[in-house]
Amino acid sequence: MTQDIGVRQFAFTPQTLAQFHQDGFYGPFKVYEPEEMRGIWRTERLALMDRSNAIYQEEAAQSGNTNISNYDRHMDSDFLADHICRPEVVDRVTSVLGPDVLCWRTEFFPKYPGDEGTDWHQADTFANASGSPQIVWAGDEAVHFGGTLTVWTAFTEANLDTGCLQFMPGTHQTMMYDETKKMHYDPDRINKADKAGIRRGFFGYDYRELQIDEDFEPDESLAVPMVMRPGEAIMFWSTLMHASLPHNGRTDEMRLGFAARYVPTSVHVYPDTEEIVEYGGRVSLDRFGSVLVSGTNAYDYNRIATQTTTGHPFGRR
Ligand SMILES: O=C(O)CCC(=O)C(=O)O
Repeated sequence: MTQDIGVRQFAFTPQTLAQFHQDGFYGPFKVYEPEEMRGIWRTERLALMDRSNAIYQEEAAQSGNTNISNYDRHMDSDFLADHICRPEVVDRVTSVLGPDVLCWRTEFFPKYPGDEGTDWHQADTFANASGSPQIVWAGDEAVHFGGTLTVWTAFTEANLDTGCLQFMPGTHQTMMYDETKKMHYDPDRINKADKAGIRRGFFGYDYRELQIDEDFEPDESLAVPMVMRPGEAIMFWSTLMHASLPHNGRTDEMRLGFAARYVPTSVHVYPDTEEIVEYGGRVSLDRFGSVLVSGTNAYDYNRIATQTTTGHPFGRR
């Protein structure tokens, strides 16, 4: 199977690639004009309320009480299906991962007025919440790599008031967390924790339960805020130390990020599980498939979706 991407208009120069390797992130960069993004979101947020074609139909996904309800809506939304294949995104992703790339997960990250920020974390296999690895790099590559490339697009204003992302540049090569340790889910702690004077949590988990060194304290002086306008995106390794600020309620506009996660086709996606069990929910992967956004898939172990549940083909437009 092949997904031809033709001329790579937005590919990195060697200098940009070197900077990316040093920092662990690139951006922000424009995908949509702010007004265009606002217009799209006005329509799409209503359309997304209809979950009848979503791939996760279980109670956990429907209730909205768990993050799983925000997963993989590119599988039933034409707009999100096209978004993950946009040249502005895919050309940059392939500059780092090589030509053969899958999108294996998308996720909305809403912050409403008063919501806590996301606590500092790094993700390598994404076993962090479920206990089962969700992505595993193959062979020799696993020695040098891990994690996923995330492209996080601001669908609304993401700033110091609404809860923008924060990064610690250059921290993507050393894991401070061990995802094979177990975190404990307790939705009652959402919006109640304070970490070094900042309201932060991890959607009902305490990410600090995964720390390799129990005395480790994320050094807030290294944090760089990523202020983004609607329609801007940022690309980063999931192994980069990242977090977000709380929404301080000074504006009533929610902050909404849409994260699309990419890996080379050689990575095993959900290698040994048929379900996702995390954030207090459980959904079956029966209808799940990774999306080939570029190049050729020469491996037979990942299930590939070629179109959304309503028949919209995935591909560059
Ligand atoms: O948007 C956020 O608050 C957190 C996002 C995040 O952790 C991610 O995209 O990996």
